[in-house]
Amino acid sequence: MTSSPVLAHLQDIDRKHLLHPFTDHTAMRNEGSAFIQRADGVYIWDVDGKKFLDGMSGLWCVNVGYGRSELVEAAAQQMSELPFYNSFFSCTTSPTALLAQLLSEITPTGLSQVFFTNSGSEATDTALRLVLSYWQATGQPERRIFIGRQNGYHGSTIAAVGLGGMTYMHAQGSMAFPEIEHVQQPYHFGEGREMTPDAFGLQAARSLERKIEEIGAHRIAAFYAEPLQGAGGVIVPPSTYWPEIKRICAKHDILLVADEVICGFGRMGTWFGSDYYELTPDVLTMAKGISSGYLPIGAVMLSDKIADTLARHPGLLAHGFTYSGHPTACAVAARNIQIIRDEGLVERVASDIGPYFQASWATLADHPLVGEARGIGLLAAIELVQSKVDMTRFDPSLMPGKCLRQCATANGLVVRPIGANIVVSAPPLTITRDQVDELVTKLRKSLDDTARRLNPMFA
Ligand code: PXG
Repeated sequence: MTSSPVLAHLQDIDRKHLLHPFTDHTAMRNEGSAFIQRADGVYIWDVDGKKFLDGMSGLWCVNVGYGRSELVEAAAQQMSELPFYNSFFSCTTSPTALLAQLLSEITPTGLSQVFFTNSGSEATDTALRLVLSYWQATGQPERRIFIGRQNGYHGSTIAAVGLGGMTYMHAQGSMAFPEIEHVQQPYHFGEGREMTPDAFGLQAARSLERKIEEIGAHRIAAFYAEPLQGAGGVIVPPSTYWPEIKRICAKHDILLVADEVICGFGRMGTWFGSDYYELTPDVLTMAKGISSGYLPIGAVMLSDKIADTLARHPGLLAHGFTYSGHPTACAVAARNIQIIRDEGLVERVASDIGPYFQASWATLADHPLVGEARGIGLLAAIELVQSKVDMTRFDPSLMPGKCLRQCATANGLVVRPIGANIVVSAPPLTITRDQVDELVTKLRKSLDDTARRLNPMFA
């Protein structure tokens, strides 16, 4: 497709000056980057005025949808009164303290103290540092090993990359944080189809128990996991998985850190993924939906046991970022949470739009290219296959996921390919039934277009 003169000019500047996150720059410089100009509700428009249904809520974050004047006003009001002050050295601001209180109300029981960050990655690094400090303060400094999961994602800072299980990121030489081990992810379609989901869920969970026994519980700082892996491909764990993990953590006295950066703030029809799976994490990290992406902010919630131990420990809690508890970001996050509450968006995902979305999404399973359609709430994935008879994959060089994304973009829909074969969607919590129909209809058409491009048999 040729670009308009305005877009071509912007793309030229972009090519010369901007390094993009998670981007193949050779391909992008050839194809030109996409410039998004404005947004409203669940729709975004590019600089040429082309409209897209944003099936990804930006990057899994615009939970309350675009164009919320309440959030603009909250930011403007806070910025005119006090744009910035810090929370270092015993200072803070009222929006910071009020957001902390609000978070303690909505997070699972037992978590009532918070440390603010600017992103999910910083929340991960903060959780690692605070857990290590906690073990030092309790006289168990040998508890230094974190157990993450293969194909887990916890962010892009050095420690977060190591903790995550994205091998292509490790291959970039970023495994600088050495005390990390990984155990099996509960990815039934990809790794356990020869077993029942329940048997596979137990097997995946027990890889944690084996690892604990191998290392020794007395050396383990925490088990670190997303309740439901988002960036790994919306991996829905079998129903046996979390109960078994809970049993294992309780038996061996292992701290659980729940990374709620994607699952949090209503996406699964509960405030947090931990509520969905009835987890009582010792530490909980969040970002994205906390402010619906309107301003950057993340947070780490700590159990009272951990927070009180850290607070009582003599000397400085020597950790923090200039913008930890940024008043404007906190004011916007608090207003965002109030919108989620006032509009009953969590309940809406649980009992109305979530089930409707999942039922529509499940209809994609009859498409010849779809090996599985899965999801919970407003999180969903499809697995692309060349043949449904034996679930054979396409040759990865054909990049079926990328091809589907391109077809979807041409059809006015944003979805996200993950790896070669998975395509995911996570629309705003405010999406209507008509808009869900539009999303699924456009995706089905894009699947037909992809089938024709990849497999002449379907032409
Ligand atoms: N934990 C989880 C579970 C995440 O999904 C982070 C931590 C890091 O958050 P920050 O704010 O530092 O990016 C994430 C981020 C994608 C995608 O399309 C996913 C994320 C970020 C960017 C793209 O899969 N997840």
